[in-house]
Amino acid sequence: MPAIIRHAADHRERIAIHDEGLSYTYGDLLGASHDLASALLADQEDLGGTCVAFMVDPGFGYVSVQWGIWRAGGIAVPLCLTHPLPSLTYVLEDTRADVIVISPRFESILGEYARNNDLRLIVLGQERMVDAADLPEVGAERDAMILYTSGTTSKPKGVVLTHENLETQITALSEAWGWSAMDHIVNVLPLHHIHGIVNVVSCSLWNGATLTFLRQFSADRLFDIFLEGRVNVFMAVPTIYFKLIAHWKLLPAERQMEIHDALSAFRLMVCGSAALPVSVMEDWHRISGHRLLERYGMTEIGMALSNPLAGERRAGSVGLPLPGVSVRLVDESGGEVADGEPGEIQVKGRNVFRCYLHRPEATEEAFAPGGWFRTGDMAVLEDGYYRIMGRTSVDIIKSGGYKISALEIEEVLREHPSIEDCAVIGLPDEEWGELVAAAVVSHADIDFSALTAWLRDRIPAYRVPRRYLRVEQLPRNAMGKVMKPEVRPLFDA
Ligand code: MLC
Ligand code: AMP
Repeated sequence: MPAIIRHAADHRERIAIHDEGLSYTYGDLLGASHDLASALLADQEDLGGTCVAFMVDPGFGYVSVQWGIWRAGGIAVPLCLTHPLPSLTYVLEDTRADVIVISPRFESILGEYARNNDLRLIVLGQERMVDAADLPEVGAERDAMILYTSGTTSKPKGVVLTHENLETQITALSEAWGWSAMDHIVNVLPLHHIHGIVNVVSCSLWNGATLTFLRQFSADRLFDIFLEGRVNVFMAVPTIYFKLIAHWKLLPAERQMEIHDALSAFRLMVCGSAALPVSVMEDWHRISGHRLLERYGMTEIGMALSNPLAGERRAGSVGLPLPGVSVRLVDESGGEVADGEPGEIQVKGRNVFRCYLHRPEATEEAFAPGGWFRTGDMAVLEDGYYRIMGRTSVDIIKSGGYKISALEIEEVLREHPSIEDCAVIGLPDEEWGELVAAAVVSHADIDFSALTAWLRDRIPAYRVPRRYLRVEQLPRNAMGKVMKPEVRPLFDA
């Protein structure tokens, strides 16, 4: 049995989850995940590493399904709740999942697809009750979860994580950030990415803590939850802190003070998934009395570097390696750089993913000799703390904490009948970190709002360009390759 589920049996009576006004104990979670595992197994003894995709609202149902898949010996594939159908079917086809579990409201999106493709569809609350099955032994070496990440290829890749990977990531954070059963965290993050799944949901449940779900991010509702005085840990991406600060500034002085007092009582506030601007760190300090703990991670490795819980939390820095994680900085020839010199971050440890699904070449390319994972992020080591300098690829954009491939958006844009050529880049932006921007070559007039609507049917909303520019031609080098650093200034004109 996966260790997180074994641990739950140690605190059956404790409240695990608050969701939509209801409270659930660890015992409830064990019961619901057992039922779901039994339904998934039907007459099988073990799902034997079958992929089970699920599109379930954040909350008790989500965790029951995730644990149920694990308990039945399956691989959990969480789907993004806001993706358009082509992005969902890409994941379903790539993982070859033949079972999908959904919240009822997603039947209108996936029901027909499941029927047409002979996939088994389990709608939560409507599943056929089966006799409780004997659940299989699931060792830590088995695959647990596949998360999709955009990268330097035009199509997202499935990152295969084993139970051992997840357990290593969770135990490192539990130790470094002092998690305990007395903690209470609120989740506002999407649950198809590592930040929400591991750092928030799994760490809290591993430790017997309490987890409140807010289904959709809203600054006002989040402040209401903070003011209830029960939550004492919070984690989010920089854009969310930016939005909370902007909202707080508009509030009456009395409510501002109440929020300040409530936040001052927190044990811990963490920020990551994208660079935390120093201005956001300072504003949040004034509002909450907390110095945000910034850390650095990635889907393939979980968290690698973190500012300390006790000790200096340095602005603009991501701290030191977490327990059990080896980190080195290397130059282009693969040699380690001297302190103070920039190099690519490479990571090794039991936290590092097993492979990219069905992509042996991409997996091989991702590792340097000696089994070091190449992150593609550049950093420098200064006085014992790592500082992120940027990325080796211009084709990766981080917006609102989401990793976005410029190549993927370009490929879709090129399918539009009026677009002859295009280049997608990230423009620096205080709120979003980077804004997706597209320079397009077209000999016809383009209606950019119609283009946005056209794109929204094909790619997730957060990948749709926020700025467009029509150009005569794109700057290209002698080899014909677009010179992206020269595209950016075109938007300033
Ligand atoms: C949404 N909008 C954007 C945008 N995303 N505008 C510009 N750039 C973007 N990236 C617009 C929408 O179109 C909409 O406008 C308006 O903002 C509100 O949209 P929304 O979807 O309701 O946004 P909101 O709920 O406010 O979402 C913002 C957010 C969300 C910050 C809560 O982006 C989010 O949850 N980000 C977290 C992603 C995450 O978990 N990353 C971790 C990856 S793991 P309109 O005009 O259409 O109304 C990882 C490893 C690690 O990175 O280290 O953790
Ligand atoms: P993802 O692939 O979505 O998991 O995103 C991982 C990427 O997010 C990393 O490769 C970094 O580029 C970026 N990232 C995560 N945390 C930080 C941070 N604290 N500062 C800067 N970049 C970060």
